[in-house]
Amino acid sequence: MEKKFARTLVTTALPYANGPVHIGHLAGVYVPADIYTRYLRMKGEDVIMIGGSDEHGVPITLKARAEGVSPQDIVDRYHGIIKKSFEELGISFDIYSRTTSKIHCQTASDFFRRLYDKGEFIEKTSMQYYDEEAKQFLADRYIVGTCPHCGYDHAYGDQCEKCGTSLSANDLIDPHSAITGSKPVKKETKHWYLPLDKWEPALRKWILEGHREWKPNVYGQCKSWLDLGLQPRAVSRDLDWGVPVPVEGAEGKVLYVWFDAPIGYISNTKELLPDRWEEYWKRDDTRIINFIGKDNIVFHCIVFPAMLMADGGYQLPENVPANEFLNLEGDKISTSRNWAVWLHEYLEEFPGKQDVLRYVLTANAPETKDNDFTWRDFQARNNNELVAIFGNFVNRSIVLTCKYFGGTVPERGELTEYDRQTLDEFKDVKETLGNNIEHFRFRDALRDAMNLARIGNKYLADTEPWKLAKTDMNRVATILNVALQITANLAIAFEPFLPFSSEKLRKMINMPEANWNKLGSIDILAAGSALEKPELLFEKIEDAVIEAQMQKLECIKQENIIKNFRPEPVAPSVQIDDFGKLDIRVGKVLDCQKVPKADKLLQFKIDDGLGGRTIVSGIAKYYAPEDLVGKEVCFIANLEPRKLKGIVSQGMILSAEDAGGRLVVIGPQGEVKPGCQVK
Ligand code: B3M
Ligand code: ZN
Repeated sequence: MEKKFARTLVTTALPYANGPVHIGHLAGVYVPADIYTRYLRMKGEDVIMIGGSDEHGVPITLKARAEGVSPQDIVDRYHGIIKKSFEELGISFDIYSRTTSKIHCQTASDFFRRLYDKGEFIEKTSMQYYDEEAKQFLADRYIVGTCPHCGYDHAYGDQCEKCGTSLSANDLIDPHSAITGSKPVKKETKHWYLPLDKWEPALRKWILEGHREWKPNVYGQCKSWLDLGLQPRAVSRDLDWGVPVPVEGAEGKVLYVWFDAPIGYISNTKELLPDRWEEYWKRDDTRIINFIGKDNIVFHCIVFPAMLMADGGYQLPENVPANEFLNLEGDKISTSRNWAVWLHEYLEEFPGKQDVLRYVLTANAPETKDNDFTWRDFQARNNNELVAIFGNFVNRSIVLTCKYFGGTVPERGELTEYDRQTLDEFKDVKETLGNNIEHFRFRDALRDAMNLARIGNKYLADTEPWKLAKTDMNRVATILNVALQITANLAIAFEPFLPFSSEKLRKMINMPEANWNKLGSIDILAAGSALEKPELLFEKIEDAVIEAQMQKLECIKQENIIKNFRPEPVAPSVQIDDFGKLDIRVGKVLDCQKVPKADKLLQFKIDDGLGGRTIVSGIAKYYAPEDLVGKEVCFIANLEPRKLKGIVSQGMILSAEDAGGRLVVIGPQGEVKPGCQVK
């Protein structure tokens, strides 16, 4: 029997304020959390959704250093962008705050001090990497090196972004400082450690015995960590950005970001409900649900609960429905490689299409395994599902009612057997859809909602009221009444998923609120009630729009290739005589044509000062032939002639291959007579 709760606290992972949020964050955390919260609100439950920016941590200091600004400048910029873009996407936080807030710093500092005074920490000195040039200790993220697991040469000291492995700085091969690039030395420093091993039995009991119902990907990761045996974990760092360690003699030390950030859930609740926050954190009739991505499971299921146990008196999360990762066009989303669809850019480029993104990210959510976002799929789901099924059905129901009944809901007559069969198909939608949401199966829940639209579409297609208009208006009235009741059900069912469309639809059918309890009913719209003029809920997305997005990603790919370009090692040495064997000349391009049926080849007529020659070159992908006429080029004059697509090529035009793989023709820097030798 599932436990009944008086209230629910929904928390969402606090995104690092060192960049905007992207579709991976949305699919992993924020859209599912919003669906869940909106659903509970519709049912009239006491629920609050907490969010905020995670503003400490090394990535922010790295970004600040790279831009020559302060960490506060960075977090102010991105906190603003993140907060605004969440609002515009309809992520309905009850509070979205930040961890540089005064209330948070005080709450986190007090939390640490309480554990310190209770003797819950181990104090240990250790040898840490120190950058003698920058005169500072190097936190894990400040150390980069080669990942011992996958060989990625830009792995950080705490995690390899490429293969996701959790690392410690000592694991890295050839570690060097991310600040100065210098080789770091080891220097003694003191830190405080939370003895996770002490809490292992309690964590084992709480998770492995008490929460077998957790998603397998979450339960499995917790079990692996527990079976490996928990070790004490550092909760302080040598950094000048963060919540200062509130202990005498700890100057220059701050709380480890993963100690401070989860306390942000508590401080944000305090900020929202100064007098009632403890109801949501310290009552056993409160259900706490943490929405996170899979890379945060250990911090939310092991580290933070151990902190709460050490402090005592807190309610632990009832569930942590972590999602897996969303990839983009087959590649991992990455802030550092700008390989992402950024929410704020999407909102600018697709005005009014918030719900399309919410729909696609829910339909494709990585709930049990990593999944992939592609722009083609985004277009297909919009055009073939939202437009063609949901939008089309709703529009026909209202347009036909306007046409035959002046836009007023018609009286419903006797239902036929077919009508009853149709109503039967969605009589359990409230239980099915609600059950899927309550078990964090949002893809299935969305399918339940969309199935309503499919039922409606099929009902109209089978009953064809437009054909009966001349002969049986009573039947038409009944059919359209049923269709409009299904339309009203859609406005309710889609409210958690597509709040903007649901609101727009409710206005069209004059339904003031989406009352969850009415879901499945066919008496939502009273006969005689007026409808508003229909507007399309969704519009087709054309190929050109998608191609523009693909082109944008292609440019990002090229930028990354160029940014990460490393020249090939120099070829083995040769003697000067070897070079002398090549007779390289300057020539002028008299004519240039594409070679028929050879998309890579261009045929050149070159003035070589010796009567002219033909050369075929494989650079058609990079040049329009006419752009090369009149240009001076360098070519190898004494290369054995060879036939290419039937054309005898007398030499080779020299090109450089740039970082992005593009071939760029080589020519003299100044005017040189055709036939002159390259020395
Ligand atoms: N900022 C990591 C992340 O953005 C971290 C989450 C904190 S939740 C308390 O993935
Ligand atoms: Zn790796």
